[in-house]
Amino acid sequence: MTFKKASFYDMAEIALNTTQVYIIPHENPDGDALGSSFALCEFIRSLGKKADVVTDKPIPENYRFMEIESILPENATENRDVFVLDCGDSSRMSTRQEIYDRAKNKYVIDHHMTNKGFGDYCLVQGGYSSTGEIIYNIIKEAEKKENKSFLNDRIAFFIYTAIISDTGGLKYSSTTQNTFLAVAELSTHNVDIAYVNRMLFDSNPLRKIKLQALVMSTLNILCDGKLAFVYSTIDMMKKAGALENDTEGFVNIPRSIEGVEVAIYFKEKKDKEIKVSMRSNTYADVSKISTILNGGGHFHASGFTVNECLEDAIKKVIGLTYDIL
Ligand SMILES: [Mn+2]
Repeated sequence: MTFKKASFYDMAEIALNTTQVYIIPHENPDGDALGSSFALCEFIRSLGKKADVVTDKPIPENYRFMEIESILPENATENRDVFVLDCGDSSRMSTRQEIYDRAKNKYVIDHHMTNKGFGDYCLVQGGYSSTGEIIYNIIKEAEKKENKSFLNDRIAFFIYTAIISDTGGLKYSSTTQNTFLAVAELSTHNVDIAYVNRMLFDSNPLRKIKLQALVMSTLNILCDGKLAFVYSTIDMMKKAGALENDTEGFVNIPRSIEGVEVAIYFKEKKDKEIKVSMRSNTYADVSKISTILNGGGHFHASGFTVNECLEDAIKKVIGLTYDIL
């Protein structure tokens, strides 16, 4: 694989010069993937160029408050340059692979430290809180270069949502001084901060709370209280009437238990398709497990899929987790 490492300045120049792009956030996009993609889309559109965000599926219900419109892969039929955002691994493009393959120019922007790099030009900054914060810095570079301001209320709203989403409300250790400086500038725009936080963290459909009750009843504590896990089955999802995205954040339930270092949430998606989310609180590097099991992520947060039945997946991951505790 050959790709060139790009700086913030390079990416600013690329974004300023491109004429038509498709922007690809990772599959099952979260707030950062969507927020950063729409910020870049809005920025490129504001230059009078063509830009569209292409998602694998319609935008999940819990992110529709962002009032965004993406297109699906079957409607992205033109030959355009491609930006891949917040996507630690090229396989996470899923149904957008073909759009990527036929693009003449491919640009990758990401903050997952497990990202080995792909595309033609690649900007991976593991020290950044979110891809949203990286987009902020790219736009700042563009502003310096062109000596004019590009940030507007709408772009600020998207970047703010991306950063707040990936930092759990500026709570996680990935939040740096630069994150606060970025947020400080974003807050000078007309962004309803309380609204974004409420929509991201304090607004749940009833079916999600019903599912959460079922998931909490599966709680297991191991390893002297340092390891806690929960799971959901296909049956539980059906019983609660839950949708795919309703499980977001469930891994934080075991994580919040006093004394727990590593928390795991196992989600049975299909028979022999178990999606695993891992979090650590302080010293344990959960990206080590995702690297072994072909996933991606960060020191304190990682994810991957295990193609075994739920019970075997749990045994396998727990076995490996003892080594990082
Ligand atoms: Mn992210």
